[in-house]
Amino acid sequence: MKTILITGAAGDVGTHLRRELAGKYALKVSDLRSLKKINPEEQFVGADISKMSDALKITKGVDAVIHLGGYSVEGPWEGILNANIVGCYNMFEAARRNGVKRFLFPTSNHAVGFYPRSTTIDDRVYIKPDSRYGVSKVFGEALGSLYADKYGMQVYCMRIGNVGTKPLDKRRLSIWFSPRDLAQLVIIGIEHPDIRFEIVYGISGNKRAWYDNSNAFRLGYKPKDDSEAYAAEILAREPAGGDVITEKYQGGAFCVAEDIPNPAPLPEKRAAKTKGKKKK
Ligand code: 15L
Repeated sequence: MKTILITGAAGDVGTHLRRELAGKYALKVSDLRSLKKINPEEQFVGADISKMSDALKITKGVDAVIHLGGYSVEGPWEGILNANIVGCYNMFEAARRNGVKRFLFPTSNHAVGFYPRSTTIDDRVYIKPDSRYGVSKVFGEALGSLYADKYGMQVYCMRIGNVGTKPLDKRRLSIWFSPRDLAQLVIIGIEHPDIRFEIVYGISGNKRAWYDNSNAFRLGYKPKDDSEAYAAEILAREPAGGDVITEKYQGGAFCVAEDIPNPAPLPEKRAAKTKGKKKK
């Protein structure tokens, strides 16, 4: 059985993924926060990936890395810099030094969020990040490309939409990603024999998708879910109108917001330290 490292394992996406992959792989799960075990076979290793020594510790002896860890919304540069720039570099570099061949990088729809909703985009479009967070995801994609070309790492970038059991609103009808479709796309990333450097969109088979996901389909992805089943209910409760920019672009509120509430706040001790630093 392959051993797979999941960073950011305490987060929403990590929790769905651990449940979906349980029994299929030996899961080494890591986070800055503590987490509840989903099954007894999971091995938890706490780590702060902004430290290279921690990144080296967790990437030892694994067959593949799924690097979910990081700052997951638009926010202050310091948090994004530590987690998504320094942390992401440490993870790629530590994986290389430990001889890990395969790296799954969950990037984001916000790497291309400034494409208008009227445009369908594929995996080869020029990047158009909608936020500092989006820029940090583009940085991870660029690192992936470098590590694939220079060091022969097999890198699989999933531009994730929004993972959840249901789409949350009108925008998410286009980018919804059900947990079972997430698991299917991840398993392709772990198992497909011909991954070199790939970009795929992490969404279900949504009728309202803004993406031409043919690269994922070429690799065998056959999504089982479609947000359309929820469309009538969501559209009926969503008020018409709204901010012009937010409504025009795929990234929605990320195109205008400076600080979106962080769904995965830092543990108290670490947050206090960061606050202290800022004041100086
Ligand atoms: C993301 O990239 C975020 O990680 C997630 O929290 C959601 O905000 C999602 O995008 C989205 O666009 O809905």
